[in-house]
Amino acid sequence: MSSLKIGIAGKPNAGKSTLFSSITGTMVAIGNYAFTTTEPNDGIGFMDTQCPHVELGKFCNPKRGRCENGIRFIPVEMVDVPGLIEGSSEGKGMGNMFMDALRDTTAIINLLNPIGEDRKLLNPEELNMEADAIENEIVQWFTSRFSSDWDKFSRKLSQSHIPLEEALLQKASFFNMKQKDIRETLQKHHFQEDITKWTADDKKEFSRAVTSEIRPIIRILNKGDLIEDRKKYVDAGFTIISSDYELSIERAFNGGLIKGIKDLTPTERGNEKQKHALSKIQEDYASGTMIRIFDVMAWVIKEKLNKIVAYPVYDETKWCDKDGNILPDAFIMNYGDTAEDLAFEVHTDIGEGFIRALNGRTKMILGRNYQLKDSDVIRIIAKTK
Ligand SMILES: Nc1nc2c(ncn2[C@@H]2O[C@H](COP(=O)(O)OP(=O)(O)OP(=O)(O)O)[C@@H](O)[C@H]2O)c(=O)[nH]1
Ligand SMILES: [Mg+2]
Repeated sequence: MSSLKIGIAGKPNAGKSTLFSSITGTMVAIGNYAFTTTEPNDGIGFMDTQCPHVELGKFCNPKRGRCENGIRFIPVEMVDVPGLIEGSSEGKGMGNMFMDALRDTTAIINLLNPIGEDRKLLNPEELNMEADAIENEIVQWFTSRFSSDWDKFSRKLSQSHIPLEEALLQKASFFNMKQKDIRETLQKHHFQEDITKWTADDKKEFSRAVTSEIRPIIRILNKGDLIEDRKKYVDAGFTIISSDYELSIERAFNGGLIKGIKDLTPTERGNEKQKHALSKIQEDYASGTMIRIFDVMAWVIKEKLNKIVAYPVYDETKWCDKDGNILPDAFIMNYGDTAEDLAFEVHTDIGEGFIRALNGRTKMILGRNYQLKDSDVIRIIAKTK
């Protein structure tokens, strides 16, 4: 399995904490002024995916997360950080200490605010320039973390002659990088073999490669509810959300005013004013120019990070565990992971005792090297100790 953590970064006032609050269902400080957030907020958000229970015609019983009308919400770690400004990586604004909270993220959402300092709407070019500035700060911070203690590291390395890949793994261990990630970065770029000779530019280049390829930064435009001509921004390549709508929906759902987080149909409980506000929200989403945050999460995780979801079960016919719970687990795995990897994810003992697996849909026998597909329902048969 892949441990996943999505960071929400961006300029002050972009709506990061509003987004975090809506998706994690936790209360955090939100304010119409810069630097409302002073410390990182950690929480559990969700991505959504079609739940296989629909094929079974029976409801599922998730151990973690939940399911709504066939849409499964799978938990994902999230972190919301204080606002970034130009110079943050050197300690300006809220400083750079909090940037360490991004070190173990798998991807970072760069949340953009379409409203400029003079309260005017920014055009797509201006937004992209702002986004570049934020991303540059993240790369700068990565570079400075990566470059710290370089002399000491260089000295040690020149005495030991360990290979480049190994050296980088050690140097970048702070960022939770895997050997495979480092190998891929090295394959794509041409860094000199002797890391002790790396210049400041080499270090920056490596950091840039990491933040674009291994730990991608994804631009998402917030406050879509304040943009009249959203199509212009969609055409310019922006994905638009509204954290404000997300928070209203989350609250309406908790208050029993709508049928679900995805199904915004009003219940009998709401008053006319609330119903009117909800229908405006529904209309805006129906325009097709704005998407829900759960879909953004699924897109980032599945498309950008190449993850899939697999459902291990004990009974391949009923798709349940020993207690009869249907599809109790949904694991986010890496594309390319095997049935054996899934077994290890369930439990080390199951992985070690792996005999074979069964495909819950086709009932075919699968070997340990079977490559998992998205939404696979898998029974694992293992020797028990
Ligand atoms: N209209 C509208 N307002 C929003 C939206 N998202 C956030 N806001 C407002 O924008 C302001 C800033 O929101 P926060 O969530 O505190 O922003 P932040 O990015 O966490 O700010 P810092 O912690 O200071 O970096 C608040 O007044 C929010 O209510 C949105 O989608 N639409
Ligand atoms: Mg905040």
